[in-house]
Amino acid sequence: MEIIKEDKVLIIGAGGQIGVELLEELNKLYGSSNVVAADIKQSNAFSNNAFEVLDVLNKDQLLDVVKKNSIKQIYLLAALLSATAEKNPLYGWQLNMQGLFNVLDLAKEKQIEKVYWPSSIAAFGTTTPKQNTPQYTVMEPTTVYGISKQAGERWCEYYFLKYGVDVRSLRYPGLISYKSAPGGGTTDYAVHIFHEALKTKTYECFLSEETTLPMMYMPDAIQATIQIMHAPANDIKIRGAYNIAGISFNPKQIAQEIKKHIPDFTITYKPDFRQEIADTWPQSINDIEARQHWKWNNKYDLPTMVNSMLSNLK
Ligand code: AKB
Repeated sequence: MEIIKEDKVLIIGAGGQIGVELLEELNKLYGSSNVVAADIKQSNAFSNNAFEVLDVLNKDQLLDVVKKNSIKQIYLLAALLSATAEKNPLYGWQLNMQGLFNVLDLAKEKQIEKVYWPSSIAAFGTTTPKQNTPQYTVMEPTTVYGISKQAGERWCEYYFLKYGVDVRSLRYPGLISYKSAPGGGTTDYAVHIFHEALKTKTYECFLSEETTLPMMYMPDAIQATIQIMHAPANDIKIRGAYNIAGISFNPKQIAQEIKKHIPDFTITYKPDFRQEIADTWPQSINDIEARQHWKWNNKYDLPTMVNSMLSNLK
């Protein structure tokens, strides 16, 4: 891994589901004095790190934060996810796209050297092959979030090709974590189910029992993020976003796995508007390019993820 210890790193959206855990890992790699946390909301959660209140849509404020802290790399995690963006489509588009432009422009202007921006399986759509979805395929997303991810991928590649911007990206599946809550996604049920199983031994799922989606345990997602950001630039042959795969399961299967630990756990199903979103996404992902180009490998399967989630949440 290519780690420059003196590089100063900024995480925008540090209070979110990914940010909280990524910060911990970056602290280990760079030292907490080199990692700056930023979020739109004031927070006392980052006692070991410098913290900035930052609206990524405010380009002047963003540049001030970058200059003040001598930032070299930005992880841009601030976004509206699939379910929330459907409720506020124009703001979802604005935040997801303009936030990306503001950061990419800083790299184009040589204020920073490297950018991480997450894409998602939401960039695929109903016309995409659902099984073992390849890296290169038909992509016609039907959600605002998905459209912003697909467009963002194209812009990342454009900034790389035209301006030499070192931007790297992953198409995250649904992410499952115990340290931080998900915020406004279609895959959030796969986190809520654990909390409810432990608290009430019952869960009403907003997706139907057979809705299979690609998912990943957060430690694997953080590992992939760190790995792609520290791979030699020549190994990053895709400057849109890489497919990465973890575990594929449906609500019935995760419930059965939880029942092995909590035998009287029960699940009921009441699909809502998120079902329609889930139905447009792939069920499993082929990530051969990530595995070949920068040696990505996931560790967790369904039983080990469920076991780890339950023991950590207890
Ligand atoms: C969502 O459900 O919106 C996200 C995602 C798959 O990108 N978790």
